[in-house]
Amino acid sequence: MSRFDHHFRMREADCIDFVKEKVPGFFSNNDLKCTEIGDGNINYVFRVSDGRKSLIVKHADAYFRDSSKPKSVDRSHLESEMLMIEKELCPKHIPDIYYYDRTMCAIVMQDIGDHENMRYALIRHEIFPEFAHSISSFLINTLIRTGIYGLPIEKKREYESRYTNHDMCEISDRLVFSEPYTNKLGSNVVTEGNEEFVREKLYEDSELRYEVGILKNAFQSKRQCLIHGDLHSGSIFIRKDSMMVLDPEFGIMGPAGYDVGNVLAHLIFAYHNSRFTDKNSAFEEWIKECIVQICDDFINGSKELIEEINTDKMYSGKRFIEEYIGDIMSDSFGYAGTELIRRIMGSAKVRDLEVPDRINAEREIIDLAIKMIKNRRTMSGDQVVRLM
Ligand code: SR1
Ligand code: MG
Repeated sequence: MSRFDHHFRMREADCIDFVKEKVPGFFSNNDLKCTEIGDGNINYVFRVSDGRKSLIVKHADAYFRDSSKPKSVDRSHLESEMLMIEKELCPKHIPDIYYYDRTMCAIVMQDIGDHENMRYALIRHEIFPEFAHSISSFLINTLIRTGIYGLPIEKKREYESRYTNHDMCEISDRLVFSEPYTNKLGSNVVTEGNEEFVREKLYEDSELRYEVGILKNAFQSKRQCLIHGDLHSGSIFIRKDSMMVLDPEFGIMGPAGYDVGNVLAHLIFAYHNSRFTDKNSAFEEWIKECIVQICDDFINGSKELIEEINTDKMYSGKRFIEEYIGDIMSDSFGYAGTELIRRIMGSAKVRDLEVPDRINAEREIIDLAIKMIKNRRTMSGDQVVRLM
């Protein structure tokens, strides 16, 4: 009998006992310290250390940190599986997973405390020359290898039924694809001074609603590949010579462009943070180069990988491959637009926008986002940068 035979919400002291019982042998002494370091909206993240070595425990409770409404803890099981799949596809960019406890919904993993949350580094306008290359490699390997080119169809169908995530999808359906354009539940949080602007630009534009409707339908129906589902700069941890991706708890079989688009959107937020604070031109140039390079690398790298791994003659024609990748890119620009808008309109805001002239920063981004959504079918990374 163990007190960890039943799920309960762990506190720091519980987590020490949990680690001693479940990961024996990791630490060489018994004098462990534990601190809860999570700053997200959903789960609890503990760092356990003996002063020399450390590990991380990510623990899911039935209640989100910021909510009184219970949610399924299935998100934790799915996240642990997502991490293991991504680790196989992209070993350099995923931390080591030491142990998963299904009862306690606790993922025990490598402490990557020598990396920094990328959002904070971007807000300091730090440049990471390797980032575009690393994130493109992550996107290509996770998205192309879990779609029609990478998985035998039986396996892909198995993923389609396994990697659905009702609670988490409901959050994205509502926060990303509905509320920002309807305010049906009255949950939008609009910056004072921008009420009229968002009414005209977001609530009353029927062409925009039509285009976002298409993107929403694709998010709900397109079981293209295994996506991370929440690939913003706070899910990326970075050092000059290394990049790690965490938190795939919104992972589902969905449209590849959702992940690419999220990456682009949060680079655009960082760019605007600089423009509306210290106008760091070297940083802004680097962000623009990143956007172009990620688009180019993703397109070229995906085509190369497809040439290498494809076994289905029906999917091998140059025209088919061009259309497959072109469709992902068009989705990417569209989902970048919906991500930009939802982070401005919803309660899940980004720190990048905590700038003195927030009203105009938001207006510029909303205008850009609308152009990206409406013109996504003919857009390129270069054009996005020109619009910026
Ligand atoms: C209630 S969760 C709000 C947002 O935080 C997560 O990071 C996801 O982006 C989600 O939409
Ligand atoms: Mg997260």
